[in-house]
Amino acid sequence: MPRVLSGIKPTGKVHLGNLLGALQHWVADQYENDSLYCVVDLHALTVPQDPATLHETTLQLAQILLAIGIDPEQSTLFIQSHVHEHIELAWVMECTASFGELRRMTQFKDKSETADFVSGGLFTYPALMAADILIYDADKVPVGDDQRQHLELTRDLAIRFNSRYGETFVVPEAAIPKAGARVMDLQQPTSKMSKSDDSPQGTIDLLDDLGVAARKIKRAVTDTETEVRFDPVAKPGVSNLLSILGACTGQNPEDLASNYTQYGPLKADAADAVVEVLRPIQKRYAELSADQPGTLAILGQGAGKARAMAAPKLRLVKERIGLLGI
Ligand code: ATP
Ligand code: LTN
Repeated sequence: MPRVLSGIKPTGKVHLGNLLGALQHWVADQYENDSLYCVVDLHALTVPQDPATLHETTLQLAQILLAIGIDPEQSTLFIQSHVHEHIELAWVMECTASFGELRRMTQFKDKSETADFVSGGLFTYPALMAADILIYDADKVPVGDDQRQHLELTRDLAIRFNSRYGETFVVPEAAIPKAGARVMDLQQPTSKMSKSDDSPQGTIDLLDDLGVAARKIKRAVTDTETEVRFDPVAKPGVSNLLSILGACTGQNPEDLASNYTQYGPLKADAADAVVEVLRPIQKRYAELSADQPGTLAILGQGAGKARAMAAPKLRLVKERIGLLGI
């Protein structure tokens, strides 16, 4: 069975972009693949975090993943920092990547331009991500469009390592969906919807009150024209609504455009579709969030399964590069 791996940072509230760009595909993938999903808490540390908030957000994120339908019988669900092998392989990946390659990463450029404190970890972040993926020999990595460049780097590092030291890693493929790969902020449709940006009206959180979520869609910024067409460059707001509706209902955003001659009905349908996606998630989350010990037990089992896969791979890597074993 092909192996799938992906990760999400506990950096804030999980939003509609995370769900449509990545998480709903994690759920679908778990039935046809050997799948591993991790809460990448070490990646969250690349920007300053309040310890109590990080602790709470990590547990809450694990419960949201269960609520959207990640099934611990089908998938290995775990917390990145519970499997220390990721960090050891990350150092090897940092030494496999060049400074120039890391400096070209657009996520680093964007985040370092606006941050008050730019940590070394923000710069080497993609090497840890490569380690997350390569340590499990993942074939496929379901992510949103913003991760395309990190996946390319991961592939380059795997190929470089294999050619220096002999076949060691599977070279993974990014799996980026057609609709919903880049959900944009509803108030600033030229920026992606993001957990850590402060844009409450532009971001739909999965746990938003359903009426609030619908209102955010209905108040989304569009433009002064009236024509409905899918054109993300000229009409980013309208195209974003078509993408959201398409990703919620499994339809193509270009085809959907021909059903509408005005913005009002498009907004109403997009709002209804989002509410119908969020409703069952919120119901399951309310049940699960009361069972903290149950969640911790699932994460403990997940960490055990992940470690059993990661440890032999790390041993092989150490042997290949000439580290002395005892
Ligand atoms: P942060 O704002 O803290 O950087 P984020 O909202 O970008 O967080 P991540 O934890 O970095 O979320 O991403 C988890 C997954 O969600 C990744 O696969 C990422 O590509 C995807 N994703 C994030 N934002 C969007 C978006 N706006 N549209 C589609 N997919 C997204
Ligand atoms: N860098 C990713 C999160 C991430 C990830 C991974 C995704 C860390 N490790 C491994 C897929 C596979 C992000 O910022 N969204």
